[in-house]
Amino acid sequence: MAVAYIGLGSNLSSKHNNQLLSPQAQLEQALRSLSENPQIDVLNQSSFYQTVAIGPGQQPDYINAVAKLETDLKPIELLDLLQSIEKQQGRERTIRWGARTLDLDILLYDKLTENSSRLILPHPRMHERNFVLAPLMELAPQLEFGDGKNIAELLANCSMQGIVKL
Ligand code: A4P
Ligand code: MG
Repeated sequence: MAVAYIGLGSNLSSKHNNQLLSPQAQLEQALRSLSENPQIDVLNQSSFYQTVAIGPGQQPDYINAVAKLETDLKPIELLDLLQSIEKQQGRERTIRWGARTLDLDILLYDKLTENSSRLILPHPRMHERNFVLAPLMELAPQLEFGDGKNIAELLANCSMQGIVKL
């Protein structure tokens, strides 16, 4: 079994089973879908954070969180599952970093490093993003990265502007 950390984000509502889901409800629905999968145990989840969007144009604020999973899915199988959950919840891929109903990223998968066309591990932008580091710190305060840096150091070097714990 591997331990993986998943970054969850949403800044658009969408209809799911005839119900309009707010960004926070999108994250809750995604966590339910993950925990219903027989190959996944959701071990822990962070608080939700309201965060200013990084990306082009004016976008609504995001709701972000991180979940800790145990799984026997291989990394690429986990990515397939995450993308199918994104799709179920109305994700459309238009512009990079554009507004979205649901974004599920694999932040870490054990201590694996990978650089393939579909999957980069650890997630290449996680080290500089307060909306990833703050919720991850709640779940893994002792986390160390391959380059010798630990999460507390990265978080200390990251501005906490534009992020509010809910
Ligand atoms: N991909 C490669 N590595 C991974 C990984 N570790 N986990 C590939 C997930 N996917 C990975 O992603 C594009 C491709 O990345 C996928 O097809 C997959 O094969 P995408 O979800 O289609 O597009 P994206 O999310 O727009 O692109 P990208 O570059 O992954 O964006 P980021 O870095 O995830 O940023 N602002 C706030 N406040 N909160 C946010 O959550 N998120 C983003 C997206 C931008 N601004 C934000 C937030
Ligand atoms: Mg993504």
